[in-house]
Amino acid sequence: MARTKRELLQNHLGRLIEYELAPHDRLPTERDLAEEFAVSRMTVRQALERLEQERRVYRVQGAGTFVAPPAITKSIELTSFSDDMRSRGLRPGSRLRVAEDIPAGAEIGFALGISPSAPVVHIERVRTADGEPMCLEHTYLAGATVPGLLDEPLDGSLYDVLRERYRITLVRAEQTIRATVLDQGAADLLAVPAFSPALLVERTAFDQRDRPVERAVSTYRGDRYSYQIALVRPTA
Ligand code: 16G
Repeated sequence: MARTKRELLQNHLGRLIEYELAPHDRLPTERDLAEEFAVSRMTVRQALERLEQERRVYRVQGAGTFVAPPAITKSIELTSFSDDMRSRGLRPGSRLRVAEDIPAGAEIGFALGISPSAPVVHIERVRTADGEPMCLEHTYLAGATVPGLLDEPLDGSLYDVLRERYRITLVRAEQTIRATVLDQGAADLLAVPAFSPALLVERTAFDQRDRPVERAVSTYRGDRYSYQIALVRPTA
């Protein structure tokens, strides 16, 4: 089937971005592209606008159009502790302290959209990086969603277990981050002095069907952990 000039142009630009140019390289000018593909400047502009909306290129007034870096940086992805540590070049680990069935209670029940009397699996772990304690984590999952979870090995990545055993992928989360200080018990577990500063992160994570699957309360050592968040300004 014959391709229109516009399609040829679009394919060409796609290949350029994907295979031939590196992030922040400049694309050919509108005028050069219009000549090469024998299309109007307007057609070229529309093709570039579409690529800009897809965040595959960005434009700088007076300078041209450039290849955008990979759109989503690690830090705005919904990642697990294991992912976070590996991306920093550290070996993730866990010391399992508690794994039990308990009633949800009002707060966890509300977060997970279940009755306060419904069972949840509560997992408490000290999370380590290269063997050093980094974070104290309490995780709650609705028992009905993860039957048999307590029989699974819980010393690795919980998100891996959710995906592999239950086919649950967490696709989005709501999170609150605030400052706190560590009481004596938490400080001992994290191997820092009592009343050391820490970051308290509360997360409710939702699966593919937008069910709230996990409520987690993670307390990170303030001296070793920084929470990096990349912000992307929406396109107009
Ligand atoms: C992160 C999550 C926590 C999740 C854990 C799973 C935050 C604030 N919390 O620590 O909700 O349970 O990762 O990690 O990001 P894992 O798969 O390594 O067990």
